Amino acid sequence: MAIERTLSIIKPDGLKKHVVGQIISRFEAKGLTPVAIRLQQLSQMEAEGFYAVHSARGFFKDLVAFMISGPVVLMVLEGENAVLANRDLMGATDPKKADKGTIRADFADSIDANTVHGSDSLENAKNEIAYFFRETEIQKY
Ligand code: RTP
Ligand code: MG
Repeated sequence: MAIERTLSIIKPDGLKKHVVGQIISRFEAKGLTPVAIRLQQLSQMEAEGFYAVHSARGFFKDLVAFMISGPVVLMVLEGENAVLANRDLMGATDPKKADKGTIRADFADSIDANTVHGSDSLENAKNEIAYFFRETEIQKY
C-alpha cells in the first residue's frame, strides 16, 4: 500500500447544503487526512484552467459556470491509495448511478451539481495539487 496525495474539491452545492463537515468526516473516517484546506471563490479563468482537459466537451461551459457559482473547498487528502480511496468514497460522476453510501449518492442532485471533485490518477493528482497549493501550504501531522 502506498501513501498518496490527491486533490479533493467540495463543489459550490456542497457548501450551499452545509455538508462540508459531513464530507470531511467521511474522508477522515477512511484514513484520508486533509493536509491542506482552503475555502476559495474560483475565477472563471481558474475554473477553465482546472478543467481544461474537458474544454472541447459540450458540458464545459455549464461545468465552469457551476464551479464559479459559489465558493469551493480545496483540499489535499493524504492516505493509503488516496487517489482511488477518494474516488470510491465519491461514487460515480452521475449521482443516479452512484452506489448507495457514496458522497454523490447521498448529497448530489445531478451530474452537473455532483458535490465533489477528486483527482482520477496519481499523475493528475500531482498536477492538480500544484495548480492550487504551494508545497509550503501542505502540512504534516
Ligand atoms: P470530477 O472531475 O469533477 O471529479 O468528475 P469526474 O472525474 O467524475 O467526471 P469527469 O468526466 O472528469 O467530468 C467532470 C465534470 O463534468 C461534468 N460532466 N457532465 N453532462 C455530462 O455528460 C457530463 N459529464 C461530465 C460533471 O459535473 C463532472 O463532475
Ligand atoms: Mg474528472
